[in-house]
Amino acid sequence: VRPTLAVVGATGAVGTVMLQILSQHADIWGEIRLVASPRSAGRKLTVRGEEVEVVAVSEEAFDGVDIAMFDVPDEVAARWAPVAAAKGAIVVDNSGAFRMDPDVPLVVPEVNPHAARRRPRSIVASPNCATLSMIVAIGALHAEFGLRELIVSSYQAVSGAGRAGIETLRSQLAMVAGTELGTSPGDVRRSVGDETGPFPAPLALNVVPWVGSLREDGWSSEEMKVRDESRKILGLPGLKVTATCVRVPVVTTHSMTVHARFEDEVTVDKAREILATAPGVVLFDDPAEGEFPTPADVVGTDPTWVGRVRRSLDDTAALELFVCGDNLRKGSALNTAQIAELIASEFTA
Ligand code: 11C
Repeated sequence: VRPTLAVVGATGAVGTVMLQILSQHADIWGEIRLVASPRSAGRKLTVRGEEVEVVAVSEEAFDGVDIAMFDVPDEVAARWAPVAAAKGAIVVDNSGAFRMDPDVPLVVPEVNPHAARRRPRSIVASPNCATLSMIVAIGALHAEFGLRELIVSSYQAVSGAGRAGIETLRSQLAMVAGTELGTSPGDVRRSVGDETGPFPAPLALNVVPWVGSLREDGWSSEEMKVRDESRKILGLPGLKVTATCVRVPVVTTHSMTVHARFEDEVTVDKAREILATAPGVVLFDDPAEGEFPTPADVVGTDPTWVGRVRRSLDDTAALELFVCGDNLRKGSALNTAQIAELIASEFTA
């Protein structure tokens, strides 16, 4: 019997990509039920080539559902995921609400698929898109070399902040296009005025060293997520991780520079061999030919793209990498879909 799937948050930025993915992947599902806030109920969306009417989230919306994917803000997931689980569904949650719960596995199918089997709350979490932009490549290197430390800087796209993030960047770009803004202190900020949307500063002609909300001692929530989630996924609770998360004027696809230090000496040749053969990773690294990943080339694709592979000049046990991953695909919808497909295979096995 084919499992029934609910997609909660079907109308959002991630939900939209999810419906595309469900239409592209092998069709393993029975009914696909689209669920969203009451405000979106009644809308018709296309999935698997068919129009499906969106239903409002409610207890009844989970009747008969085997697997429920949640692509909604933390507070909505915190409210409704336990309801879906109590109704018998296995929840795959893409929010931050449950990721660090010890009774909720945090799963990246290429790295720790086994973790999805132990789910005492019937909830499985999918990581944050910044963590996901590097963890598939790092997981492959860790399996061979044994990871000791990560120092990363992110270059995060505005769609990480949902539709409002995309709309904010587009309207700001329209304001600055064809002007000479960006040449004197504060001129972009004055031109953009209050139109900074979900960001603390203008994104057009700018980079903003802030993603998420304030945590202790000046760290951002996003930086703590990269640290805590990497440790949990890799099963390395003492891993040293330092992240600096930065928002850049890119619509979709997060990038990261990574300094990864391992147990012993590493070679670039071996690292390249691992990355070239790791599932879900594309090695694109020939600077002499101008070949390295950029978000504008990577957007819309599934893999984690890796370039600029170098051994650290001052540490023979460390590598420097540049990685790009589509934050709405592998960073969100794709990883959630892969987890759901992994669990669905238990139904059909
Ligand atoms: C961003 N990574 O780029 C965030 C959005 O924990 O799933 C996703 C937040 C999360 O703004």
